[in-house]
Amino acid sequence: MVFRKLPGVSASGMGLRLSQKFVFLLFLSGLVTLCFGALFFLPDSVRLKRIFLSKTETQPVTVGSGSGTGTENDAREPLKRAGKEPDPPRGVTSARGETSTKLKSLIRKPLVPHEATGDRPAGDRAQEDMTLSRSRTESASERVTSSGSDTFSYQKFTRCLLKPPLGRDGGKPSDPKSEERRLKVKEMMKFAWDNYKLYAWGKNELRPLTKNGHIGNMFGGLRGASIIDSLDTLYIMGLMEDYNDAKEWVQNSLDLNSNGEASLFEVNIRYVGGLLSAYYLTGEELYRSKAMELGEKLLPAFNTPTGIPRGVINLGSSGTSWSWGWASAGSSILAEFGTLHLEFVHLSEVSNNPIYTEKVMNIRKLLNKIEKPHGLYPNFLSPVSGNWVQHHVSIGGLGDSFYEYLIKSYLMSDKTDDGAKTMYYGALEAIEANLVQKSTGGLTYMAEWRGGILDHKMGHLACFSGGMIGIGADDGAPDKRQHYLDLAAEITHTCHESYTRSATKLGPEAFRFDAGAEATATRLSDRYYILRPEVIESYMYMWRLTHDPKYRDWGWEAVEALEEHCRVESGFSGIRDVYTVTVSHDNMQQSFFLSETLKYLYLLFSDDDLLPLEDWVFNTEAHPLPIIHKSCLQEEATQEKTVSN
Ligand code: DMJ
Repeated sequence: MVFRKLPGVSASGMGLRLSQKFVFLLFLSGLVTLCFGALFFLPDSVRLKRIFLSKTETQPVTVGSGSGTGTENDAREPLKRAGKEPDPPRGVTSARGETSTKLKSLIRKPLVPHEATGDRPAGDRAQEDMTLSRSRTESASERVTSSGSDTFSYQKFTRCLLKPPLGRDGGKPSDPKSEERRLKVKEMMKFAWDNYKLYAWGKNELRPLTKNGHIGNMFGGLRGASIIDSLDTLYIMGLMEDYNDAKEWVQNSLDLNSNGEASLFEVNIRYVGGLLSAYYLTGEELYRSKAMELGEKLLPAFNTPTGIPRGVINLGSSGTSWSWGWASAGSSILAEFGTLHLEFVHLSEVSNNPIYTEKVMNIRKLLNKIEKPHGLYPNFLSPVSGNWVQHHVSIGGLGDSFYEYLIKSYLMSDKTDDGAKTMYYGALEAIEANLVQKSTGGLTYMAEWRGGILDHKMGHLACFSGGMIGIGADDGAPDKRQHYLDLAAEITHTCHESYTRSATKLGPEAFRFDAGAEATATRLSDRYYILRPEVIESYMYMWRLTHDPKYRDWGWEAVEALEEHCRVESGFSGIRDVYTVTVSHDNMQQSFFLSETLKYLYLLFSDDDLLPLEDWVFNTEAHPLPIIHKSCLQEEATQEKTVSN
């Protein structure tokens, strides 16, 4: 007996008076409440917490289609309505995501890449990858499910991939010449990375001549753009020590609590895209939670009367947004608000929160509805009225990646997103009818369109369109497929010409087809090259689609030119004039050089089974995002349900 009768105290029951019992019970219940409450503050890993706090599943709630009637102050309202707090208490554990032993026996081997240790050549790793990957994947995905703040299952995702992301042999090509070239590209990446690390670590970009870092004003105070942009490139190249340094930086130093003014577009394609692709490739929960945290900060940009986001957003708690000062009449830019779809759909996937998809579907709905001059999409749209502001159409800057994201949305949906498909082929038809031209010298190019008047100029940025038209060729109308593939090849050829016609064998920022010019820049201000990827990007896609060796040779010409004219003592730099070999460097190693230019070159010399196109699409910053094999995922979910019943 715990309680003894105290001498001289008249008692009842366990020897206590009624009032004493009451006080005692009060104390006891207080203690229990306190202990239970304290569970919430324990780290997620503590077992007691997992036992007592299994999460009840949050049903995805459909929220308003973002017609944007809310003010900036209620920016976070939709999250609340969706049953989520703006800053959800961390570590509410899901028991649901954990795999039962019964189910484990049904599981197909996850197709996930390599152990994050040591820097080994991709070829040597391959065998190891296939064996190591399993234990690694399981531990990564267990981390995901045991932190369990929602229901995304990394294991299910990997089981639904058709092929291993890194291929049988890390993408090692069968012919020695391509392997040699691939190793050269890997060396370039190592060189660019090492110098960034040495002189600009934690800053956004390296200034290779002055040997310091550049922060710039595009990322709203966020840092480490080159690190986030490099995660997947380092990983696929097997530069694992460097990848681990990058990961550690994300873990310890990536601070998302910035209060600066950022480009919604740039933060989305580089940071959200980079984090998502690092998550999908590695299964590291860290990247997923950072991507979700950042994604949430971008939502207030959509609080406009139409739901079309403005270009600039304050990443702090005010969440205010506004249009670029240079954009006519407070308009939003097609290539900016039209380049969110891939990342936002994946944010919904990994967070199990439909709000991101709803935001981008609303953009699509508006664009679909609005009248289009000659079927074309002008570059400026008012986020207030939802009307076009100017009739300037371009497949290059200001318009480019909007078209790219239409076809890639269709491909990423496992070819189920018919809305994206219809818009893409409709847009392409209008582009062909109004913008595609043949020069007197027989080169096919994309002109720009200003209210019906053609400007016979093609930007370097527009050179991505060779690859885009190529990857979309197969899903066009049957009688157009060969035509699209031919068009893709012709555009890529023209872009290659813009390189071969310069002294440095690198292409200018814009080239013209008038006043006697044929794929050359005529203005001094168009002569620069800032390490851009678009031409090489098209080589990579055209290689995958045709296996015509000329694309690898063209890629190699670019490698040689980069080495000769852009490599400096401490990194790679853009140049001011591609038409002179006495180059003047611009002192900037752009983060997209690491993310895109070098990645596309590496893929060009790799086997097609490295990031196979059956499973992956690349966002506009070349971050691979997986195709959502919905029917497989649904099948997996049904199977899981059957087993657990
Ligand atoms: C990259 O940031 C992206 O490719 C974007 O879509 C366009 N510009 C640069 C590279 O040139």
